[in-house]
Amino acid sequence: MTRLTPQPEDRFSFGLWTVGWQARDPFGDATRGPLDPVEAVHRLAEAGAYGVTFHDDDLIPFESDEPARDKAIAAFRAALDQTGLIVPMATTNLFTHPVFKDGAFTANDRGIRRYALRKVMRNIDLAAELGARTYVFWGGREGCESDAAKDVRVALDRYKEAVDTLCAYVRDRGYDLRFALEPKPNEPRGDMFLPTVGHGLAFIERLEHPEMVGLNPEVGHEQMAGLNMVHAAAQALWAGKLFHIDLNGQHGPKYDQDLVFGHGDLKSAFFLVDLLEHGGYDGPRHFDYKPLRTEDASGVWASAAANMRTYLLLRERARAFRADPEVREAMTAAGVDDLAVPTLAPGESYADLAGDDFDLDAAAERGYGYERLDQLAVEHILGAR
Ligand code: GLT
Ligand code: MN
Ligand code: MN
Repeated sequence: MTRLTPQPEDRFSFGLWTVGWQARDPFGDATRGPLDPVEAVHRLAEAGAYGVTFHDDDLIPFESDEPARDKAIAAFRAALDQTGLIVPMATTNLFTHPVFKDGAFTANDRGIRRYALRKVMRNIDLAAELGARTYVFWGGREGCESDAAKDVRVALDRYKEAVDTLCAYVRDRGYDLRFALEPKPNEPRGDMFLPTVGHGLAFIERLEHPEMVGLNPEVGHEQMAGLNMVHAAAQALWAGKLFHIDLNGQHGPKYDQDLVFGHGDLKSAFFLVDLLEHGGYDGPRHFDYKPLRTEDASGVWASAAANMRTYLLLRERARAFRADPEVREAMTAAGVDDLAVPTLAPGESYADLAGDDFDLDAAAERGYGYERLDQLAVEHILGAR
């Protein structure tokens, strides 16, 4: 039987900034009032989530004094204790305040870069205290609109310096915390540094402690770049770098829509769930979406539930797809499993490639049956099988 009621074991988590989004956009004012983080924690727990994530400024208003900071943290902690919700991940807001308009780790102004590192370190302390195991870096303002404004090679030196410095901080403090970079191609900057999962993977290899740094790919961010999120997540998994994931929906290359998971490219969402469930990912299923600007509070909570329910439905559909004997047979006919056989047998080298008994014409004429396989996937998604 399909279970469609989310449970903590499903590891669903939400950012405070998602359900708490007041729906301010570049063209219009907020359509909803603020949401108290304490209420968010209670409602997320009731909805079946296991975790809540936050930016420092979501919890503690920017530059609060010490008593206000302590009060906000104490109230949040109490809500966590009452509900059993955990904090699997935390992050820093390095994009809202005007001081970050030219970036944080890659701002041309050195004083701003140093301020940004202090802001991150302070929130890393809180994240570690609250038990977070992943700390995300979304470089919202790291980028530019004019290529005269930044030498990208130098900006990447500074980006690396920042991440290396923060790795040293976490190691010295003995925190059990790993970093996850979140790529995005553009918005709010015209072009952002580390725009895709591929760029992120290449960057990580140049760090002092690559083992401490992985990725937090977001569905919509890869799709904004016209890329395949399933491939991005798969390559991150292959590299051992899928530390965290932001699930949401997007309709191709346009502004960052942050729709409910599955409310964009549903077929891609199906294959993504299939990958996560069969590919060995055991981290949080984190929803980073924005309830539509048209929604009131009840619409917000309906959308939160929709993310989880859609994930569970797709999980059930993916299992049915994998268990269907006709799918198995179509995969065998298509040679899907054959790709797992190494091209060279054990002990062989390039010299052994000569002399194969290979029928060029037959190999060229072969059909793969991918159309049938793809239709089987569509029929499973539609519940026709
Ligand atoms: C911001 C952004 C998200 C990031 C968050 C983490 S904040 O809403 O659009 O994609 O994951 O900083
Ligand atoms: Mn987004
Ligand atoms: Mn995100």
